Amino acid sequence: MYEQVSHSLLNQILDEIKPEIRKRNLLRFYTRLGANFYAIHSLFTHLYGKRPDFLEQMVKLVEVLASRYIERSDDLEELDIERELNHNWFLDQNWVAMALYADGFSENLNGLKKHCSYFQELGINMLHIMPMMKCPEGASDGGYAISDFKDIDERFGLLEDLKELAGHLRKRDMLLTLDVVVNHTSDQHEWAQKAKQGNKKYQDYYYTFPDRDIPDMFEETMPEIFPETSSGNFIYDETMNRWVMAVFNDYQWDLNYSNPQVFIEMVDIILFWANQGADIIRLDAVAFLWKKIGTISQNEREAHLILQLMKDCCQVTAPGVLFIAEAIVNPTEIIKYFGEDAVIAKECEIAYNATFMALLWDSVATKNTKLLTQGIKSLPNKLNRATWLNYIRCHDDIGLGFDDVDIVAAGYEPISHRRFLLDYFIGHYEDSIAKGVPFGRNQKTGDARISGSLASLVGLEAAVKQNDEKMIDDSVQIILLLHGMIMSFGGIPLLYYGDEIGTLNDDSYLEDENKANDTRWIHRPKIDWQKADLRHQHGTVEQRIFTGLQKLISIRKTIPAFADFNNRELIEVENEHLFVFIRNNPDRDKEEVLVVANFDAKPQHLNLSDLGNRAHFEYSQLRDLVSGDTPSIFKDELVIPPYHFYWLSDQYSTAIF
Ligand code: OTU
Repeated sequence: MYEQVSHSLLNQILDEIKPEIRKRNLLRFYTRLGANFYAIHSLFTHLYGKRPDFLEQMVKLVEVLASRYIERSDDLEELDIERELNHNWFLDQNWVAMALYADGFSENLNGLKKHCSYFQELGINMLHIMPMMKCPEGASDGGYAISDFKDIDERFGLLEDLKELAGHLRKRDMLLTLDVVVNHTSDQHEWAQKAKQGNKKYQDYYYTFPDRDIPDMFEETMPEIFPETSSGNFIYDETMNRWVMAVFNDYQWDLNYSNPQVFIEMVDIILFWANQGADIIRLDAVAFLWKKIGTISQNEREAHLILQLMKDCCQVTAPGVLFIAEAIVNPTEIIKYFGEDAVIAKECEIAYNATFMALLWDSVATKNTKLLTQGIKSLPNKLNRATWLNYIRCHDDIGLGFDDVDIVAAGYEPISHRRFLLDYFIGHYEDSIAKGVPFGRNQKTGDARISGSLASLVGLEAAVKQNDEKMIDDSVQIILLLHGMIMSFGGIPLLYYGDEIGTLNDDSYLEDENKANDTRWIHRPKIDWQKADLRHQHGTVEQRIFTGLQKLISIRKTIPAFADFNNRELIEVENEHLFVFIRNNPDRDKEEVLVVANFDAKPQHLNLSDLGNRAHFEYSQLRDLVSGDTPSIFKDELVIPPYHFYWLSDQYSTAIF
């Protein structure tokens, strides 16, 4: 929008930016800058307007945006223009992602490149490669303690290798997602090192204090993220003789976004990785970006304004690059990371659906869908031009992030239900076959989260150990059921590497002194390629899971109703073991898919009258799009086998076998 104050400031800035930028023909850059400048100016003023160096900081910001635009390659610029035209490109049902460690999946980036056919065989076309930026040897939080934001750690290869991989993936219509750890740096980062040496400019990049007065005030309301290994939220640095805020590990110092220089540095880093070829940037720990005494210092309004400002800025230079919000917070807060509206105040196009993930695990433990249905009913609709990242497992722990209100509405008492779930997944519950381990146990609050691989959590590890065929079958079926849900719910399904071949827990981390105190490493495997080769051997667990997922992925891609346009209707049904929703094709309203999932160990019936008039199916014509079978319906009752799900429709052609 054109607004005089903003526009005259923009003119002033354009007169002040470096001559080597001013003389370039940056038509598209200036068009986008003009379009976004009112929002950029408003947000920058709101956050930093009181500073005497406001204009100087604004000029610096525009110079960063312009320099990164000039640096951006022609093919990436073409992609930007394509995606501006087809702006909903990422809402399509075509996308299926996998998260992986480059040195867990293979040796390094070049090794990963050699395995691209594996992803294509499975049907994966979006890779999230865990952080590879330079980080200290040993304690690096799995790459999330960055010591150099603009270089690859040599154990993964060279920056050139990454650019080559990005080009390799782009040729195969595969997307690359990279992490930018926006909330903190390693205490070995150059900025932290300079702060330690007493450099005031860089001390102001962090939250540092001469004594415990202010830290103690913060501590009154801030939770502990890693209570077992880094209690509290502050660490005393002997060299600097000051206290530093470190919400995560003691060696991860939180950045101070009330300082515009930090903001500008991080925008520059995001655009640097966009220019290396990242299609999507995963912004880590975005909930923590703004700190406020008297609060938990998560989900603050200013954190959202910072993200909106990041989005408005990066859109000027690299409009084709999307943001993923990594905010593992309560449901009503997660939705806000899409932004307040899809036009003016957008933030991240994609957000982890941590609520859905936790709710699915509740149904695995309870074998019913009371809380799952209640939790999804309470999940607000997302914005247009935004989508969920639906996942079952990732490199992190499972936090039971659903709301107590929903737990009560589902008929449970919150504290005892959470206790049951924890006991169930760490195998302390008598009839549990789960092999999880606790993570982040907080002795003060009794809280804990859960680590463990998908296969070990659903019972496959116990089943294989006991050589119990029925338990093995059930575990395989549950793995496919869970993936059937994330592939049809609406959003991008995110698989976790190794789950496609039933990878079990890996205890080897206990021998590594830098990992032994972080149980998340139990589900961060080194892929066993001999095991992976069993995916081609009929009848093996690896083959049943891999081909089952392969089929789900290929069929998902043929179903327009699975694209994500807020085109899902949850159906509350009598039978508490069933999770039921309808997906409709926004372009062809008759084209609907009825998704019915049975989380119980016994067959369950869906009374089709529960669907009421919300479904326009010709029940006699219903076919399961996965198997091609006609489900058994007896007197208006649809039968669903144990741990089974259907994608039912009377419109689509038969499934791919
Ligand atoms: C994120 O973590 C990353 O995914 C973790 O791997 C890092 O350890 C952490 O940040 C610090 O960079 O919700 O928004 O429960 O799963 O802190 C931050 C522990 C996150 C992590 C959780 C998560």
